[in-house]
Order: sequence, then structure tokens, then C-alpha cells
Amino acid sequence: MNSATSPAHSPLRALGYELPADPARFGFLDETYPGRDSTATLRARMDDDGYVFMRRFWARETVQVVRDSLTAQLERLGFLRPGFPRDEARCIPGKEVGRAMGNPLDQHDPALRELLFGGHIMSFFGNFLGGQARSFDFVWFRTKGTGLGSPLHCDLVYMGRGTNRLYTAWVPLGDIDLSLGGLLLLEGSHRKSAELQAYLSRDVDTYCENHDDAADFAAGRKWWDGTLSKNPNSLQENLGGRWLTAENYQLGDALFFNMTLVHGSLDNTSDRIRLSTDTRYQLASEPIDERWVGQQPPGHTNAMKRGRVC
Ligand SMILES: O=C(O)CCC(=O)C(=O)O
Ligand SMILES: [Fe+2]
Repeated sequence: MNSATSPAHSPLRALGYELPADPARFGFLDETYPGRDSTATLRARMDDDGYVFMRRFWARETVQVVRDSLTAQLERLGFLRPGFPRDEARCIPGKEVGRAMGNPLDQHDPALRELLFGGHIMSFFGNFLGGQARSFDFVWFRTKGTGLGSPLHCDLVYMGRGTNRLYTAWVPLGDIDLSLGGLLLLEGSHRKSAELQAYLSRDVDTYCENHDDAADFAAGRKWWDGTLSKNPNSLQENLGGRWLTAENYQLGDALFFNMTLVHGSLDNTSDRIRLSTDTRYQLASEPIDERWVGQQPPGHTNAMKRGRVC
């Protein structure tokens, strides 16, 4: 039986909506592994598909060290259900670890930084980009327990103040099966710039200074959260393409994708925390988005809000 037509954990859900099992509307990511494709092929795949899913980019043991460090932090901070092996990362119902800038995990953990910003990945991006690569300093932690996945979005609206030749690395810090809620992306959506033009021209920290509520936006009392759609099925009807994920993301895998690819994540129907990070890479010679640079990047703080005439 074709697993794409009857996923083992069906029905899969995103944002509470059941995803279609129809193979015309749902499938699994194409994958590669180090040494299989030339740099030219990887670039072509990134252009054609909007993503490159690299199995075994790192050795499992290397990533397990990072997982151990993060699950130890989660345990210390009281986010793990007692009585289970720490590595299982069982969640406590209703207790959220916190998103993005509100996540308490240590940005400066040495093993984490070596994994995400060390020689292995930087030389991959150096080859891929064709020059000296640099990363954003900020690490986006995802520590999601039972519940809805991430809102559907493109990364550009959060980090588009520098170059658009910027790539995300989504890194599973654990084996993530379909019940744990891994990354979900909409096939071909990186090519929908006409349909998404109004969305992609926005920035979550930029507001209309000539509107009545400008002061609320400037002071961070109001904000736009960058969500493209709350409904994966109607979005798919509008844009076309299949929803794609992996049947089993594994420790050591990396999913690289571009700034205009629509993505979110599956809902987590397990009782465990799905642990992953996402980080960003670009040419060192190109402009960088100042929100994500420095020892303590300012991120979406009020100092980074910009008004413009709309
Ligand atoms: O892991 C998630 O739920 C979302 C990840 C994401 O938005 C990203 O990698 O850019
Ligand atoms: Fe994202």
C-alpha cells in the first residue's frame, strides 16, 4: 500500500484541520544525502522545489548531544512530566515552553552553537552560496507539546530586512514521526510571488504611520503576527501544490528552505515535546537583517518597529 495515500497516523491535522490523504494533495518530501548531489544540483533543487531535505547531514550522535543538553534544561525548568526517561521529553498538559523570543532554552549552549553555526554547516552554506557564509545569531527554538502546529507563513516577513538570498535550516532535535508534528510545507509555494505579493511585501515590525493606531503598533501594543492563513485546506485550494512532510524526520537530518516557501507544522497528537530549531544563513557580503544579529539580538522589540506611509 502506498503510505502517501493512507498515512500510518491518519488523519493528519494542521491547525486543527484534517489534511487530505489524496496523493494529489498530500505527500512526502524528496530527500537527498551528503555526497549524492553536486552543489549545482542542490542549487537547482532549491530553485525548483524551494527546499533541500538532507538526510544524515550530521552524525546522529552529534545531534543527540545537543538534544541531551536541551532536554536537561527542559527538565531543570520543570517542563518535563516526571517519571519518564528524560529523552522521551513527555510534556505536561497545558504547560507551554514558549515560542521564539519567549523560549527559555539557552541560546548560547556550546554544543548547540557548534551544531548550528560550526564548520560543518558553514562550509555547506559557503559552497551552496558560492562565498563566505554567515548566519543570524538568533536560534529559534521549537518546543511544542500536544496541540496545534505552527501558523502557516513564509519566513520573509520576519527576517526580510537584509538580503532575500537567505535560507532556513530546520533541524529536528529528535526523531519526529507524524504524530509529533514536524515541518509541513506547501509544494511549489515559493513560486507564487504574484498570488502572495501583498503578503510578501509586509514585515511584522513595520506599521502604517499614517493610520490611527500607529502609536499602538510603535509601542508594541498591537502587532501583525505574520500568519498567512489559518486554514491549510483553503490555502492549498488557492495556491495549489501538495502539502509535504517527512514520515520520520531523524536526528542528523536538516531541511533547508527559502524565504518564500509557505510552511507550518503538523499538529502534535502525541504526549511528547517536539524539539527542533530553525536558523538562518546567507552570504557574509550581503546586507543582513539587524533584528537577528548580536549577542542578544533585538528581534521584534519596539526599537525595531518602523513606520511607513501606506
Ligand atoms: O518548527 C516549526 O513548527 C516551524 C518552523 C519554522 O517556521 C521555520 O523553520 O521557519
Ligand atoms: Fe518559518
